[in-house]
Amino acid sequence: MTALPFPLAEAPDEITAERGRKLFAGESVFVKGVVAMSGLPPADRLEVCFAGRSNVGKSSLINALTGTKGLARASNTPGRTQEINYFTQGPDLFLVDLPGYGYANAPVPVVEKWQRLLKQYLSGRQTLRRAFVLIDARHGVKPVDEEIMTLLDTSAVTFQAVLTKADKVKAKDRDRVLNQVRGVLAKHPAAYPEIVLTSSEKGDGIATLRSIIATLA
Ligand SMILES: Nc1nc2c(ncn2[C@@H]2O[C@H](COP(=O)(O)OP(=O)(O)OP(=O)(O)O)[C@@H](O)[C@H]2O)c(=O)[nH]1
Ligand SMILES: [Mg+2]
Repeated sequence: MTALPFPLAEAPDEITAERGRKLFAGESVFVKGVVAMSGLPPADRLEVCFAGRSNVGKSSLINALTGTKGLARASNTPGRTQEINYFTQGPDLFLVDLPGYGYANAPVPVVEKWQRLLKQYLSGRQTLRRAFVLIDARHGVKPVDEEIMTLLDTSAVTFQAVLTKADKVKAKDRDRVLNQVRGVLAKHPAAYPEIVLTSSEKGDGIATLRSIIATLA
């Protein structure tokens, strides 16, 4: 029997959990919002970014990871994050909150400008260690997500799928979505072979994700 591809990430062992705790016990500070590649901060440390459709919960996840409620601006209004927002996490790591994609309810030139920037960033940032691609646990992977995954394949940036809003989905629906996500990931060579299930609201998966990031940093 072959193991199920793309299993859920297991809870970390004690040592790894401690690394995650330690990293995120450090201070988190907003650095800047970037609107053009030329505005990126110096590439003097590793970074991980949070990508995903508008409203999927990117900013909320950063707030949950850092334990700082108002750090990244989260909102019910899709399209809230319109810049690439940089945060430090301790001295050696940037957390990068990206503008959501797939949000059509803004003037076309504005959307195109974000999308262009997003694509330039995802394919051209040397210090980007991993992209977390957030997927709503209720909805699964949409065509726009696949576009981003394909871009990451061609840029050779490892990405890891993170299901969000786990608190909003029943186990049966979640398992159906998980299988859909697995089917898609199997087609993407840059996909990291583990999925993280999270709830920024309830805290599920947050310690696991902290440890995953700590092992990269
Ligand atoms: N129930 C629940 N709601 C969540 C969770 N994470 C985010 N939300 C809600 O989803 C909405 C969008 O969250 P954001 O974190 O602003 O989403 P985003 O991906 O940063 O959105 P953009 O910046 O517009 O791309 C907010 O109303 C959050 O409160 C979660 O784990 N559970
Ligand atoms: Mg946001």
